[in-house]
Formats: sequence, structure tokens, C-alpha cells
Amino acid sequence: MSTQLFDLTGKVALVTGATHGLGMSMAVGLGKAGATLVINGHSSQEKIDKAVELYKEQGINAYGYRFDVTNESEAEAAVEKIESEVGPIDILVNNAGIIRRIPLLEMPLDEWENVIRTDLTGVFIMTKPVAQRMVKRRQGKIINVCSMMSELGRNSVGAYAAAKGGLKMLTRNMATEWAKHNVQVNGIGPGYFATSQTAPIRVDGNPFNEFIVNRTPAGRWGDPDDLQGTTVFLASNASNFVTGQIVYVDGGILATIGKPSNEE
Ligand code: GCO
Repeated sequence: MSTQLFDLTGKVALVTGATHGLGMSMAVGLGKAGATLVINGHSSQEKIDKAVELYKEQGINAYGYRFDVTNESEAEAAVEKIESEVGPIDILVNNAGIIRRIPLLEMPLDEWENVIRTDLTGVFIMTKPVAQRMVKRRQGKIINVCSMMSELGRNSVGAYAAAKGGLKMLTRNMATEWAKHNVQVNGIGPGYFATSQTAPIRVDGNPFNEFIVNRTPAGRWGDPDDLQGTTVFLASNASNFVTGQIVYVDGGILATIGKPSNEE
């Protein structure tokens, strides 16, 4: 019974930006639960092909498509193509995102717009053609990758925080509009994870590294695999009456104000 609840056999899952990092780890979780994976990237076809090979090596049925989630006509055409070549998209994970660490007083408008366009508008652009089809079929699971910055500010990440805070509300609004069509929309908010995105702030000697370990009740950076259980849950029948929630997978960060560095 419980394994059936979480089984994704026969489902098609599109995970954006899943050529590396957290997206790849979430996608592996879905693939291991039985889903056929479709990943996207927008840099090079070579990078996408390499990632698809990595999935296949793990016994996962995977396909890769190159398109830009911020380009409406490309995203619409890709959804059309994926549905005719692979099958109806049952699960969409909006993972593609970027960050710029620039203080607001110095933030050039074009960098601000780039972050908002990718991390917030991109989710709207990508989700619309997928959800139109899910609503017609009366079935679908959408997972938006939020952040600690959906709840908290931090010096230098203002545009990212604005986008991820917006994404939390976009998630709730999508959930509101589509619940009656049996489409569930939830968010996953990763805490601080050891990925290439956080590599520049994880280097030895950077006080931020120690700060995060101290600020996280679990006392460590997240391992990308820590996201797989929540992803599978939100993609499966186990969560059929769960919608509009943001599940923070953060080792306890949001539960606490933190502690002084001299405290165990
Ligand atoms: C930062 C980090 C974060 C994390 C993550 C936290 O500079 O503060 O990169 O933004 O990537 O999103 O949830």
C-alpha cells in the first residue's frame, strides 16, 4: 500500500534545469520511483546529452530537450514536442533558476530583470502550457523550487529573494486556481545545500561556511539527495489532497532564530 502510494511508474516528469545540482538530484529521485524523465537545459545540447547519459547509467529512462524557460514560444513548442514524443507530462518540477549576489544599491537593472525573469516569470511561462494540458486531463503535479529566500532576506541576494518570495505566492495562486481540476501545486524550499550554486560561499576560510553550519540546527549543509523524499511525495498520489504548501527541507533553519557561535 505505502509503496503504491509513492510509485511513479508510467508517469512522465519534466524537470527544468536538471543537468546538474539540486534539479538533477530531484530528477534522480523521481526516476528511481519509476518516472520517465524529461530534462531541459538551455546552454548546450552536449551538456544535456551528457546529463541524459548519467541518468541512463542509473537505470532511468531519460530524455533531454534544449529550450529556454524564459522564452514563451520556445517553451510552448517544447511542451508540444515532449507530449507527442514522450507522452503527456504528469509531473512538472520548475527547478531552473539563477542567482546574482550583488547588493541592491549596486544592482544594475538588467541583472535584476534577468533574475526575476528566470526565477519567477520563467515559472509562469513554463507552467502555463503544461498546466493547460493537465487541467484538460484532470490530473497533474507541479512542484516549484522555492528557497530560504522565499522567507528570509540576506545581504546581496535581493533580486533572488524578491523572485523566490514571489514564487511562493505564485505557487499558492496556481494551487488556488487549479485544485478543482485535480492539479496539485506545491513548493519545495531547500535550505543550504552543497551544490555548484553555493560553491563560491562554501570555500574554506569564508565565514559564511561556518555561519551556515552554525545556523542550521542539523549542523551541516544539505546533501542534494536529502531532497528526493519530499520530491517523490509531492509528485505522487501520496499528496493528492496537499496543495499550495511550501515544504522547507532545511535541517531546521526556519524553526529557529539561531544561536551564538560559542554555543554547542
Ligand atoms: C545564498 C544562497 C542561497 C541558496 C538557497 C537557500 O547566496 O544565500 O545561494 O540563495 O542558494 O536558495 O535556500
